Amino acid sequence: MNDPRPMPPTPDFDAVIVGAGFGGLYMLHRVREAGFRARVFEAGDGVGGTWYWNRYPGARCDIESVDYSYSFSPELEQEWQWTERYPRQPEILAYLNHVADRFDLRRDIRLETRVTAAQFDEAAGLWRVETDRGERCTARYCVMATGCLSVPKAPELPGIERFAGATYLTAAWPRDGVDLTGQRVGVIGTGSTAIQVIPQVARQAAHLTVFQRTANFSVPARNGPLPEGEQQRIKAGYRERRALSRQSLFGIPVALPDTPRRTRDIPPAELNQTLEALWAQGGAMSLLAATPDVLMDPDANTRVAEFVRGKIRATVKDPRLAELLCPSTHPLGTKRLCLDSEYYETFNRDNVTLVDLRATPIQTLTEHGLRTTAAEYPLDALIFATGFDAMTGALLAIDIRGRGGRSLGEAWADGPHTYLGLASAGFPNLFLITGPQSPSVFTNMVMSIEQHVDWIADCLDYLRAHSIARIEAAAPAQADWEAHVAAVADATLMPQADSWYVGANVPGKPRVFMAYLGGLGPYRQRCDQVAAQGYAGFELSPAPTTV
Ligand code: NA7
Repeated sequence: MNDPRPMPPTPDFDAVIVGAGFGGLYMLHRVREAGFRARVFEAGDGVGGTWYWNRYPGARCDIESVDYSYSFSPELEQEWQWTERYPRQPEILAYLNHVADRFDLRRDIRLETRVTAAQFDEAAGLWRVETDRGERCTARYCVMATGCLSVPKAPELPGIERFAGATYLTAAWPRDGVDLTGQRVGVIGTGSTAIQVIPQVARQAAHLTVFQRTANFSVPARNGPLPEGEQQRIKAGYRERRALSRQSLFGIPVALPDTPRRTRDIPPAELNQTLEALWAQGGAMSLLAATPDVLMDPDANTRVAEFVRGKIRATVKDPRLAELLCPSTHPLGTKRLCLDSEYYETFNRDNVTLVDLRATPIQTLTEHGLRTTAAEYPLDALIFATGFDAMTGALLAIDIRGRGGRSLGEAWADGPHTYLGLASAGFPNLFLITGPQSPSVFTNMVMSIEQHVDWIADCLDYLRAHSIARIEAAAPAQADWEAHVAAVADATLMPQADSWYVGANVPGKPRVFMAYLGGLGPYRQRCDQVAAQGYAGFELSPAPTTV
């Protein structure tokens, strides 16, 4: 501990929390339970975060509902009934609204209020927060629950202003839905979002044209109703299931293998049998978890990728189309492995066309459609499923200023710099929920969110109990952590793809692998160890003792 400072003045709140999605809601609950005064600011006019904004047709989580849910309250776990194996957006949103009511969270949430700036006042030792409503308040701690995929990437297409048809961004879908019946619709993008939207739109539109720049790997969800008996069985064993998930690689109930077998050592027939079983069972993360070296060993990756390509070829009747849909630009899993319901089958429909933008790039949007180097496609409506400024976008959209008035944008000019993805040197008393360089998007987000919220809430308790006014990531510990994150990523195939994990989808964004790939279980142990050692790697500044 060092640098005693004058007793800080009393702020308006102990904690300001930005965002009312899974992270912000649970953070509010935890700090309030601990007796802190907190205020949540949320830009939307309802709670839900990602699940408030992403209302596009087919929007669904790619983690099973019984796992993509809070584990902190056994009563909540037991009382909530999921209807499907993979939950649809309206069901998750209803769940989060239920949570907000059940834990009486709404009274401390300001909706339709976007935080625009947060500045650390060094003399007072508190954060000064401003909103787009002109509100100003102070808080000892600022917690960013702003989400990893919450800032949509602007569609950067020439001629967009000339297009006379309707345009829709999947991440800002009209609340009342859109009737595309009888229309000629285009979808730009073939990432996770587009792969969910395309089969739905194909069923409605007169004609659907899919504009594909990069083919992606997708695994069938095998979604369906969650039978009551199965749900009861899972609920009866929830504690064990959650314990397993907490220690797992991806935050799902799959145990880490004791002695993982290298995929290359598995006889082809046996590997094929395993992959067939996983394919029949459905689920993207279980496919990755079952072959742990698939993201490390090019040979293992090729074997699994070739299996998936075989499935695409077997599903899509037109061999030319099948080849276009077979990913060839990146190893399997190095762009997010998608989960689908009849994605590849959709290309067997007569009213669906696939346009290969690599062979025939977009030239411009015109008044009545989209022109590539090969043809003009007439369109009544165009859907952008073009992705997000991931991991750092929402944090950098706020004018966050730490010690010396230095902005987060300046500090992160060459990529994010964090200690454990929880805090950043130069920004005292600022916490990031599932910040860059934590496992976050590489796991079941709810498990990762709970782990971070619990860690932060315990930390605030500790600071209060030990009369510590300030906590800040120490630069050397941060540098060590970043080196570790990079070393783990470099030992995998992940940095090879031009993915949003490395910021490649946003022009000008520094290319840095932004998630920690060491697995949620090992990461949790590391965070717990840091806390047990009195927050090793953080600088703690005590409040002066009063006489
Ligand atoms: P993604 O995975 O970033 O996908 C965006 C898609 O849009 C992808 O296929 C892009 O092609 C394509 N894209 C983006 N800009 C363009 C332009 N200008 N022209 C043509 N195609 C373009 O975002 P999603 O929303 O699908 O998924 C994000 C995550 O949300 C997902 O992984 C889940 O975790 C939830 P590209 O690959 O860049 O060639």
